[in-house]
Formats: sequence, C-alpha cells, structure tokens
Amino acid sequence: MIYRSPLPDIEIPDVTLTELVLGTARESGDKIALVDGTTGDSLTYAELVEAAEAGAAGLHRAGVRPGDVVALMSHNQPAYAIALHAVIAAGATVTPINPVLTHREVTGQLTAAGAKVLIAANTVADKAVEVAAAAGVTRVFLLGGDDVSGAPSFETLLAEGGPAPDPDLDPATAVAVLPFSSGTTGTSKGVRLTHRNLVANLLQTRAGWPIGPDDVQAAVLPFFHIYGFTIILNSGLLGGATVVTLPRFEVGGYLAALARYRVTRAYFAPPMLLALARAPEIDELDLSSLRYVLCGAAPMDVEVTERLEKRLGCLIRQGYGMTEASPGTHQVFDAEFPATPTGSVGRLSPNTEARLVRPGTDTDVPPGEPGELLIRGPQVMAGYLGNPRATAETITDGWLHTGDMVRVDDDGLFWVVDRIKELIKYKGYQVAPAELESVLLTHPAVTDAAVVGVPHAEGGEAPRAYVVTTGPVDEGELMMFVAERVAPYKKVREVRFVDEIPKSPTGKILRRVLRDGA
Ligand code: 4UU
Repeated sequence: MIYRSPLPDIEIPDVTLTELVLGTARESGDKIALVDGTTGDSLTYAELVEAAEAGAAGLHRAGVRPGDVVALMSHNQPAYAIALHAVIAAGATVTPINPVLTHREVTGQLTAAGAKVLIAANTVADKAVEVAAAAGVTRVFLLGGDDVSGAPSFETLLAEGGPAPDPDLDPATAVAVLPFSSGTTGTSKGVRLTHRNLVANLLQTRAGWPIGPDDVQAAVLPFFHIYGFTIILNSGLLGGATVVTLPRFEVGGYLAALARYRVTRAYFAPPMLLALARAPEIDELDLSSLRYVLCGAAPMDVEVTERLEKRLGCLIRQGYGMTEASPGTHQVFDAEFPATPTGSVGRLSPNTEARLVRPGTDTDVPPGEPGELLIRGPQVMAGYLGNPRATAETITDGWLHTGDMVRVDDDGLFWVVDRIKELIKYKGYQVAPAELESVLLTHPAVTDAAVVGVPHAEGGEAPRAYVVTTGPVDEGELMMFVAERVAPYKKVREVRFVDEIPKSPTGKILRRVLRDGA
C-alpha cells in the first residue's frame, strides 16, 4: 500500500538552490540575515547577497568551474552562508566537512569527493593546509579572519567584487551539495543532492514549518549536517528570518542567546533536550519569544520532552529525515490538522509517498503493523557518488530505503519504532560501525571485530566493539587505538572480548544477535 501526503502537491520551480534561497534576499535589504551569537557581529541580506556574488566571482577567477567540488570545513558562523552560496553561485558542488574529523578522515572525504578547493574556518587552519596537501587539493581559503598558516583568507576572494558568473546548470541533474552518510550499511559515502532535491525539500518543509521575516532561528546544530543545512540555515534564509549562529552547544550560553536575540524557533537534537530539561537558567531568563522547537536526528524521549515543553512554555515536536532525503520527509505542524502528538514524526510532506515493507523484502506489511519505511519524492537523492551498487541497494524503483522501522496510525501519523540499519547515532551524529570495524582490524592483535550501538546516557547511543584477539591487549588500549584515529564523537566506548563474531552464511555480521545476546 502506498501512503500519500494529505497535503496538495506543490510546484517545484526550475531554479538553483541559491536562486531560491537568496532570490528575494535583495528585497530584504537591511534586514539582518545572520548574527554571530558569540560576538554579536551581523550581516544584512543585502550584504549576504553581495558577498556571495563577489565570492562566486572570486572562486571563478581562482579556477572553480561548474561541476567542480569545493569542500567547506567550518563550525557555524555567518560567513558559512557566504561561502556556501558563493560556491553554489559559481556552479560548483559543496561538500560539507565536520571540522572535528581527524586528518585521516578529512583526507578521505576530500579524496572521495574529488575536491579541488577547500574553504576552512581559520580555527582549523593548520589541519586544512595539511589535509589539502595530502588530498591533492590545490587551493585553500580561510574563513573568518587574517591569513594564517600560509593560506589566504576567503575575504581576499571577495575584494574584487561581483558580478557572479552565470553557470548554465540543469537544477534537475546538477549536484548542489555532497554531504557524506553511511546510509543503511557500510562506510561513509557522498550523497548526491541536486539543486532540485534541495529546492523541493525547502519548499516541502515550508509547507509545514512556515518561517517568516519575524522569525529568529537559533542555529547551534551544525550546518555541515543536513538538518542544520536545510532546515535551520537555508529554510531560515528562504523565509527572510534572522539566523543566529552558535559554534557549539553549551547550556548557559545557548539559553542566554535564546533570550538575548528573542529567538522564535529553536532546533534540538535529543541530547540537548536532556541537558536543557534540568537547566536552572530557564527559570531566570525571559524566553517568552520562543514559539516552536523542532527536535530531530535521533529518537526523543516523550517524558523529558513534555517536561521541557512546560518549562519553556512552547511546543516541542519531532523532525524526522535522512541525509539521503535532503533531509525532510514528514511534517509535524500544519494549520489544517490538530497538533501532532509529541512522539509522532507527523504526516507525510507534500509530494511525498511512503510504503512500509518487511525488511529486506518488497512485501508491504499489513496496515497498522510496523515495517521498514520507504520514501519516494523529489527530495530523494540522485544516488551515492561513484557507488552504483550502494545506490541500487538503497533506492529501488525510486523508493528510498530508510532502514527505520515505522508504524502509521489511523490518522495518517507516522511513528518511528526502531532502527534496523547498522548506523549508530551518538548525539545525533552518524557513526558507521563498518568504519570502526576497519580501524579495529588494523590493530595487530585483532583478528575479527564487530561494532553495534548500545544505549548511552549522554549520547543516546554509543558504539560497543566485540573483538576476537590473538595477542595480549586490553580494553583501554583498544579504545585508545580507535580514539587516535577517529573524531571524538565516533569513539568506541566499550569493548567485549569474544571467541567468534556471529555471521550469516554469506559472511554478514549478525549485529542483532550481538546486540540482543550479550
Ligand atoms: C528517530 O539525522 C538526520 C536528519 C535529521 C532531521 C532532523 C529534523 C531531519 C529533518 C528534520 O526536520 O539525518 P542522518 O542522515 O544523519 O540520519 C538519518 C537517521 C534516520 O534514518 C533515523 O534512523 O537518523 C534517525 N533519525 C531519527 N530517529 C532522524 N530523525 C529521527 C527521529 N526519530 N525524529
């Protein structure tokens, strides 16, 4: 059975991401587009458009051409939006990189993406210069200040001004953004999101989450992840709102920023819920401007949510989605329907269809029963970069396999009940077991390894490794071995020594047996 959105289809214009997002920005003129929540520095819409056009012209002079890939490695800051839209306006593809990744990980992404240029925050200047050399990236530009580490600042690109080049792109096929995701299995892969995918998702999101010029968005969740990218940054700019950027989450500073900037819409990941639910500062601050909170990227606890809703005096609802879907597929707010219950991820977005199947089959489950969620719609990626096999396994006849077990109730409301793919989510960040397994297997004493997610107080979920070893090695040494090679959020937090890793006859690790059995 195919579930369809109860909302009428929307028209998806034939424009690029930047044409859509900054299309009306000039008219917003002196309105503040972005504020650095730490320093108070701000940028108007007119300044944003002018800088993005100058950046596009500068990138063009630096040799960037339509179809090239430019990496953007930065924490949230107003200049992120300038760099992002400069790259897109030059007709190139942006691959966003988490600045806490290790040198090895960044080099891997730059190489896999085929990046030609790297734009990096000057806080990670040394890393940027080193990885660029290792990955054959010819130009590095630093965001946010003076030239350091021998690389020029991004601002030097803006100096000569616009106009932006006029790349002749087909929004339906040109890739705008290339985020990395492990999807349902294996290691990280480039997710080819076209202009049309993102334009569609921004308009689909707007149908249930209508951000306007009176809104102030709190942007602490990272722009290098698809949630921050689409739902917070670009939806905010499309709506003509003010986006307040914060480089990292810290309870006191975050709440103070909500009050100081009179934030109307805030975005959480589940660990933030927990931290905020017990924050005494809430009672001392005027948070009356806050209207809506969206919480997504991992399952949220209904009881904690309801407690925090009372303390904040506003609704907190769940956003659900996936990098491969640009990311939104559902919506929790709509004027036509009564408020979605707290634990539901809502109804299908416009232009979006769903099926629920028995995992690993093409057979629909009977109505009311949970099944693996498949999604079809204009927001579904064009495919993984250079990996037709993973693409064919993930998208069948246009249906994206989410790896999530989901149930639909009689009101057409969707409820996520379980995750069946390998993916582990630590604080909402993706951790791919296959990646940790391959790191563990490079340890001389490890002959076999399997990693699964287990409940974790702070992270929601965290990696536990099962290892078969030959030589003498203890848990601490193995955890350190992995920690030296991966970003902090991917760390293995527990090790179990076993005689054998349970596998299927075809050699696939039986993760469920490990998770349920030990
Ligand atoms: C249970 O995390 C994301 C996208 C998050 C997002 C947040 C607010 C999307 C739309 C929005 O409005 O993407 P990925 O690719 O990092 O991870 C995708 C996976 C899903 O397949 C699911 O397993 O993250 C999990 N997930 C959730 N699980 C995402 N949101 C939820 C949720 N409940 N609300």
